[in-house]
Amino acid sequence: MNIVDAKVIVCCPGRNFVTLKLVTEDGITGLGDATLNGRELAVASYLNDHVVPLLIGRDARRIEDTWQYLYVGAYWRRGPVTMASVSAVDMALWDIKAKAAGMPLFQLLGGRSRDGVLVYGHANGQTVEDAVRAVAHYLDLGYKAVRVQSGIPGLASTYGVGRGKLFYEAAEPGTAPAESRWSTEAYLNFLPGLFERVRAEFGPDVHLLHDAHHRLTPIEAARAGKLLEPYHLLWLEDPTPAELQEGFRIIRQHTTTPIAVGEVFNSVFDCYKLIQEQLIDYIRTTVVHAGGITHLRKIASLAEMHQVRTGCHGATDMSPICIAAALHFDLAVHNFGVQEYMPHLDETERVFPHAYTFQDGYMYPGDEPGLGVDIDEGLAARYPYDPAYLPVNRRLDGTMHSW
Ligand code: KDG
Ligand code: MG
Repeated sequence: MNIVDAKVIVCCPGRNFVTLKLVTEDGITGLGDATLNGRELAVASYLNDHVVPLLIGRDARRIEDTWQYLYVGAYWRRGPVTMASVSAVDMALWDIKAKAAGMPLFQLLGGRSRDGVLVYGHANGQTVEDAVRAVAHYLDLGYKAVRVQSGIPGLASTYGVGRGKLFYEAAEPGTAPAESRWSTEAYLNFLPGLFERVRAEFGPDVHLLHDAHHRLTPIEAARAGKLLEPYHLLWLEDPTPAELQEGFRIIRQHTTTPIAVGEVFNSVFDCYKLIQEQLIDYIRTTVVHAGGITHLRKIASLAEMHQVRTGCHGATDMSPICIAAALHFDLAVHNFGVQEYMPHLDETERVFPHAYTFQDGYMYPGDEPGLGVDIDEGLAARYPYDPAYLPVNRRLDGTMHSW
């Protein structure tokens, strides 16, 4: 079952996506998401210039060998551009294998471990009361888990608050990133009051989450975790930048608030210490950025042995192909925790028709063979690439800070 065609499709139906489409000699097609927000063309070039030529003529059934060929074989291992490329090939090959077997992918991964995939959405508002209204809206839609972000008094813009009621889209079209300003003091003074208000309004049962988006030092993150303990979050996400895995020990020593991290990780080597020392509770590596289904399964297996659950990144910069792949994975792995899900814009949905569905707080990948997602190439061609950047962030005195 040799690969006879491989095509990289870059399109912008509301936001930019990079897609890899493989075709086998038997006419089976496989799709992979290769989107890297704000750096899309770097991945498209890596694929076009260095991966596509190696794929033609390869046996599409040899998924593990192809993964190792692209990872070990490149000599220059890891990094988001390389790994998004490897991930796209891997996703497309699993799509092909499952289609050839006539099964939805989750069946090849061991079958269902649960009935549906618990998902969380993003409630956000400029003020606490706006955020409370947004949480109420999510609960009306049936969500059982909601991430809550709010504007902070004194700061003009804040991560997680922006366009759209049901989603947060951070990348802004343009040829340079927007700049925002940050004050850790204002944030830490404000945060407990937000969750006090939300818990008072909605009671103890709804799962609440919050993303600190890499902005705190370990000791500041420990303080945030302690302040939030009375409101028993499902998780506090990315409390501190995770290049320094040891930093998480300080957080752990001070708080029982569960910690999630990993949306920017590319491999098990970014998180094995966090997992083995049980410094985190949820690992957020996702299919498109951490080596596809093949590598994510290895991360999940390590995590399972250490009572760490999965919580895959699922913001709108994961295309419906990645969301579909994540849902198959979530349904099958034993130590699944929760899946992030933000609905895509209608234009995106039309370009990527898919079998997955949402109902009453849970998602279902559907029973179509493969991933259950397609790309309408004619329609995609009507949405050419449009440069967009994630913002950058500075402290009030102008010093660059993590965004
Ligand atoms: O591309 C970056 C976004 O996906 C990220 O900022 C969203 O932190 C995020 C989240 O938790 O969804
Ligand atoms: Mg995040």
